Amino acid sequence: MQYWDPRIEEMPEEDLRKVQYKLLKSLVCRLYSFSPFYHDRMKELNVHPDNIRELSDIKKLPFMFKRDLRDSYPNRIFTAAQDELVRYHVSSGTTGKPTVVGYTQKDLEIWTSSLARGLTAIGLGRGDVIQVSYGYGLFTGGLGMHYGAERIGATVLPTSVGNTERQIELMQDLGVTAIACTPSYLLHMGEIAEKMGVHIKKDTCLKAGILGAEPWTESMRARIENWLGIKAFDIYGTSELSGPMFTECAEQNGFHIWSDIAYVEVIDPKTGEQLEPGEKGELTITMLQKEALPMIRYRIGDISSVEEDICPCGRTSPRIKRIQGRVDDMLIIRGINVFPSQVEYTLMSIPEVGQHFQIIVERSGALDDMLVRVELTKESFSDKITDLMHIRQNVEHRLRNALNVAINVELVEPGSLPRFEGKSKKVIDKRVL
Ligand code: DLL
Repeated sequence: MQYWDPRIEEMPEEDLRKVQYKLLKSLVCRLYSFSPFYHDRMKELNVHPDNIRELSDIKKLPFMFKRDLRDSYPNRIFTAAQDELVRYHVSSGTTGKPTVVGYTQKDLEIWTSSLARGLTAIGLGRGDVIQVSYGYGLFTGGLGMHYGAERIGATVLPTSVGNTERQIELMQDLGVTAIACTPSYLLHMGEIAEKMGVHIKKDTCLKAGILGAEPWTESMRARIENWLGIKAFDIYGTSELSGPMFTECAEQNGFHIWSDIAYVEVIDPKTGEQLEPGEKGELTITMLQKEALPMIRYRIGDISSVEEDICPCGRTSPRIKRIQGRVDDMLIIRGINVFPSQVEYTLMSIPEVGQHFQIIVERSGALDDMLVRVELTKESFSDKITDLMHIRQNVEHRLRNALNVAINVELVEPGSLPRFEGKSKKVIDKRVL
């Protein structure tokens, strides 16, 4: 077993909780004194740092929401002076005003060490060549992974996104062993590679993918692993937490949330009550050491649950399950709750279906209609109308059974749906356009 920082990664849980309490207490004292935002929020709830006497008192503290960051655009919520900042990242703002994240040197250090632990836990290190195909720039994926990969002594190939043919040539020529990108970009890369006559499985040294920044499912993981002959690891984070932060270990069984860096809660999104391990709810994270943009009980909107068991890898930090969707990406179709992840999970278990699909929701009259456009695999795409009808009926039947609502399916030619270099957009909800 390889650890990056065994002092923390193997620390007994009881000691980890003591470390967390100390960090929380000093964070709360600092913010109560120096952050007008947190001071006012705590006053509103009548909480004083003296009321935080043990770790579980965290539930007395106020929540923080994405809108709080937008409302204080660009930097009114920061608790570091401008001359202490060494970096900005800015979120894309596709769902509203962008949010700006500032970093002190210590913030970058903690972010980097979180990724160094994760990459080591995956099994990467010196001698590996890691191609970073997340976007470099305002998005956190590229630079975040870059620093983490350098820290473990791997060689970084900073390709960023785009120019896919060249990326594939370099992957072959430089013996790339791991790639970091969105799962949808890796799928796109696999297809372009095949068009170039390159089979990633047998013509490259690739053995691992560090895939995240967008939702994907266990059945997509199985497809990627079989097709490309690699191990596909999930990586999670958001720009407000710093960027990509938490990865799975070699067990591929949930994200390790390093206890000295973050405190994780899963709450009921309606009541705000903490849920028990195993119960699904809204992920809420407190960053215990962040300086420039502190985060106490930040409600991310992603749905997950805390794993109940200790990881067989021996790391003692809590783990959370793969992200199951977002509190706000649930589609309500004729009164039935539908998550895009359920659609992907079902489709990927049907062998005739390719890797790409698109969900289109429309209102016809008073009713909602959901159409799923599904690419077939090259092998199953045939001109025989009867075959296609049979496949379509099967896909509709499987979706209806899984989702409890009738869904129209349109089968489309392989390669005909849009491909994405960064985050993919799988749902078009015309009701809200
Ligand atoms: O996507 C940071 C990141 C970069 C994570 C590279 C992983 C790898 P944002 O652009 O702020 O930051 O988007 C954060 O993306 O709240 C989730 O909804 C979604 N997301 C990120 N990783 C995953 C994942 C980066 N592994 C938002 N599974 C989050 C599902 C994910 N959703």
